[in-house]
Amino acid sequence: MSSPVPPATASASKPVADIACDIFCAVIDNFGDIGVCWRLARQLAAEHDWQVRVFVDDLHAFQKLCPTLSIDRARQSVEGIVIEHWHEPAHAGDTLEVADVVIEAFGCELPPVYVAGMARRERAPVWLNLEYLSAEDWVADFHLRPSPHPRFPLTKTFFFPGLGAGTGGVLKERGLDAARTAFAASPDARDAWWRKTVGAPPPSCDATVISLFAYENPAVDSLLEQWRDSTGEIALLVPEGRISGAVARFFGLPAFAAGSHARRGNLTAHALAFTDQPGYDRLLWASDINFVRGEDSFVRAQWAARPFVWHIYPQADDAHLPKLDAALAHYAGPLPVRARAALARFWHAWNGVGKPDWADFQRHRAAFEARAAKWAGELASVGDLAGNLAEFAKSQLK
Ligand code: TRH
Repeated sequence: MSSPVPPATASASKPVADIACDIFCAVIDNFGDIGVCWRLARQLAAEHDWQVRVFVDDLHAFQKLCPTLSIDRARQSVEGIVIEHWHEPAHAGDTLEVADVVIEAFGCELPPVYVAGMARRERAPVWLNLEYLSAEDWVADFHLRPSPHPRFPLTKTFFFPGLGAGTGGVLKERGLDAARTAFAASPDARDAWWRKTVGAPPPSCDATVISLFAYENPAVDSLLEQWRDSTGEIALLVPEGRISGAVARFFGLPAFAAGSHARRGNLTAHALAFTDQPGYDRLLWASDINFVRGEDSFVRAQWAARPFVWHIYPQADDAHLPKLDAALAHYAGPLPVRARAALARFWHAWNGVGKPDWADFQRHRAAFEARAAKWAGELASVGDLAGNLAEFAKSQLK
């Protein structure tokens, strides 16, 4: 349980199983910040029995991926997790309680009063800064590096997600593979998913189903044209969002809101409502190829074990491009040379370097499919981030 501060009562003999954890999340933009924090919170609560509290400053963004959340409540409980609306940087809940494990997500600054409370605690909490995911090699060197606080007797540890050995790994729920396999094995589940989520029956088996979750992207017009003119049927599933305007323009529609359907040539597009996170997984499983973006959907596409194309979060001075290439090095490295080059060309084109060539991508699809399945196994060997984090925290609390 959380220990109120003051008085500082945490004792050194506290059982490791009874762990309270506070996660602080400042939403910079979009859904990835809260998407990662919420997934981590749910895993720590459900799989590790931790008592988790999430401080988040943007309940609107949160509600999109957690529809049961109420946007006007300062404090509420969802799935056994306490959600505090972190309404100003100095706010740390109505009563100051400091947890055993404190996670500041993505370098957000903890409320000063909370840090002072951490310092007053008899046993200092485990303080982790959860970093953004990068596949670059330096990540393994910096993972779990401690950083002593300049004034208080506190140490912050940097926890780096990553795709390779020596990093914190990426989030993966224990039941994920079983749920995905069950979905894939059930034509009834797939059929029901299409009717409920898309509002249409599934397309024929030879159609290629593509999910499209992306930022605004100048390459999308060319790709939509290529899909329209492709030899096979394309069924495009578009969750409502930043790419919807371009899809609407392509079809000559004023908007492409959830529930809309449109057809040109061999391309049929369906606009979907934004769902909760488990619903988004099912969209990835229902698709043959997934276009994903940011951080969390990029990870989920890897667990879906299907070919995917990543629209990486763009940074100033093209700082994102080495990160894109680092991910390609892990994911595409073992592909045959031509397939690897084709995938790199396509990912680069989708990220503003060159023009996407769908026929070139299609030519290597069998190789991409085999690699996607193998990669999911390789990535799993790094360990699940929540499990790695819990293990580290427990080792520090002993
Ligand atoms: O939304 P993103 O682009 O998020 C972020 C932020 O921009 C952040 O500032 C940046 O630093 C980070 O990217 C790298 O992409 P991401 O990370 O994939 O988050 C989207 C979340 O939304 C993810 O948890 C999946 C979820 N989602 C749903 O729950 N339902 C849906 O219908 C869809 C389309 C997504």
